[in-house]
Amino acid sequence: MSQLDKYKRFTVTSALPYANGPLHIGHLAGAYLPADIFVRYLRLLKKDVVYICGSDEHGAAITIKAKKEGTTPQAIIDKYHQQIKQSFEDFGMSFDIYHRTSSAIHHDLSQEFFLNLYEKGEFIEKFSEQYYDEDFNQFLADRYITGTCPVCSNDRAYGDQCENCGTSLNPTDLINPISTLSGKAPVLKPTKHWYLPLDKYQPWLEKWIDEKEGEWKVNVFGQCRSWLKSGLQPRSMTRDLDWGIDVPLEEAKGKKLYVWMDAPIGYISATKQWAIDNNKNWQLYWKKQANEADETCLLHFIGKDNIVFHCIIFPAILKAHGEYVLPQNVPANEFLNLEGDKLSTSRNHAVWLHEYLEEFPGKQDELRYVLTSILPETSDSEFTWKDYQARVNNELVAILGNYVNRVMILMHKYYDGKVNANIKLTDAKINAELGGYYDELGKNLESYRFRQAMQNVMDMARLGNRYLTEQEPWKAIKNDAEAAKNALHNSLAIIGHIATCLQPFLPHTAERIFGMLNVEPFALDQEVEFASGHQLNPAALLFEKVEDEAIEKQIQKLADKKAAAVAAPKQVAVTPAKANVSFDDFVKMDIRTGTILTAEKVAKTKKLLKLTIDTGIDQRTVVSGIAEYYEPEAIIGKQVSILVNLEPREIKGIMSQGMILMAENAEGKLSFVAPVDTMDNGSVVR
Ligand code: B3M
Ligand code: ZN
Repeated sequence: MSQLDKYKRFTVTSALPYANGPLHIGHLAGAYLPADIFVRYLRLLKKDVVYICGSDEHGAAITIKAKKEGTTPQAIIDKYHQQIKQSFEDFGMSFDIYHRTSSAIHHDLSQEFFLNLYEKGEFIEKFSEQYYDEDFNQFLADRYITGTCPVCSNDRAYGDQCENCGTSLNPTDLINPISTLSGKAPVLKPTKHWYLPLDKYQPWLEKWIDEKEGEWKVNVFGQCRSWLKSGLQPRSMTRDLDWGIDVPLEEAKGKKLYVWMDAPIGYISATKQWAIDNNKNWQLYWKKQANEADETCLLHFIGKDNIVFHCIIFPAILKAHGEYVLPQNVPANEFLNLEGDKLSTSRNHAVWLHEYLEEFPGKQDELRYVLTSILPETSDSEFTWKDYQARVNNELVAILGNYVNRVMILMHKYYDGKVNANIKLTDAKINAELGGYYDELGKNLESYRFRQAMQNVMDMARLGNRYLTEQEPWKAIKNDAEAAKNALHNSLAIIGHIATCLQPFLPHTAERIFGMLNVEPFALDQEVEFASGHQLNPAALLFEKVEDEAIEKQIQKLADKKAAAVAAPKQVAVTPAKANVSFDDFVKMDIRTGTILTAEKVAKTKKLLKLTIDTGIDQRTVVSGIAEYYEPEAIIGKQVSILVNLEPREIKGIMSQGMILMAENAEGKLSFVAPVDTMDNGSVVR
């Protein structure tokens, strides 16, 4: 009896990818391929299972991307949700629904969850200081505050970043902050947030997780234990943000739910939507049942960076709510590397799924096979194109494809593709060996050892090849027709078993084999048999060899991307040229050489120095945002260039009269722009 028979039904989830960029093979190897294999296996066992996924469309991941692309969060999620959904579909992921967290049903359910916990008094309320617009009566998200950048003096810097110099800022770093809502200076006010007291749940979590020892993967269990060991702190479930789900409280106007509060609820809201679409009862797949034996088995497939959210925070939320089941298991994978280097979206070091599907049309199963063979199940693993080629050529083509092809060709050659006897496997030795592989396969799949499980199926093909070589039906056909027939029919049955077991792993290939066999796919508990007189379809090759050329092209492509990524920051970071100015405009600026006479830090600032400059015209005070690059003592006596006719401005209570010219590189490093030879103070720069 399988371990899985304990459960009435299964709710399986794959992490909801952020809709802020395309999918790559690292995603697939982490949270998607293993879950898809597992779910297909459950379906083969005729289990009641719902497989849930969707786009995670809230959080900083989205707003940051929108900013980077110079567009709105809505445009970002619409673009990438569509793209991700399509790639998953083209790859053959078998979600029952691919939903999105921007949907109304999800917003409603997340708010309902929050209110449920709120009304039970589960949250603790705490204050911190945040800018507030008194005219609009609301706290300001970082982007709603502008002011003067303390580094480059750009007067349109945002509360989180200066787009002129790229420096990342806190709202309180800005000089003369202004609310973009009212155009007035905001005030600092304590802001209230709602915290889930994880510390309160610590004893319960410890007990619950301790019970998982031996059942959960060691990497997952170990991480949970170390989180618990370091002691859990209350975590804020609300944020002062302008993108996300509104906190459903009158006094929380302008606040949003923390993305890690809403995203896992996305699994539930997606199930709700699926239930509506398919006339099912979603509560059976999520809620505790009167009789424990009727409960669903909840499984979360994720990557290792999501462990704490799925094993600690979400369970605490579910527990606080009270009506929901807890995850039975969270089989998280480690990371996949690529060609000796970390996969990286920002450096474009990745094999993108949509590109693979375009460049290797119809080769989904080749990628599924290679990734399944190298899944980072217990430690990080590595994808290389050479390994991809070797596995496809030496395993898929040479072992599996070759076996199926040889048998099919001979069946057609000797018997016109007709099965002449009511066949079943007669060879007891082979039967026993196959039975062993089935057992292994089941055990491995049920312990989330997909790499080994994949090899169990390949071992069936190895067995088939060996059997065929031993029996030599091409010789027997000349003197022992019965022996030849027996050997080939047994071989055909082995193919039936391979195709059956292949379904969770290589669904497209299994389908093609069943097509050649001209039968409906066999279920796992079904006899593999063909009626006498059954007509097979023509043999077709299952796999093609991957040529060196194709691989070299991919390796080159990665190298090109790498080179471009190295070159790119410089190109991207160079501030675009400004519009032309007339010579008259230029000469309006009175730039002189001067010498720094005194320098001291401006109290309570990190970046500002107060300088006295001898401009040749006079001695004057200038406040400059260079404290991170120059020690005050080190610059006394240095010659600089100074714009002397800049309108004086008050900075942190000091009248600044002029601006020191600085050169600034992509990383924000600053350097004085000074005459190369010592010049008299007051010399004109032009
Ligand atoms: N979107 C994080 C990630 O992609 C997040 C997963 C949510 S699962 C509820 O790593
Ligand atoms: Zn700046």
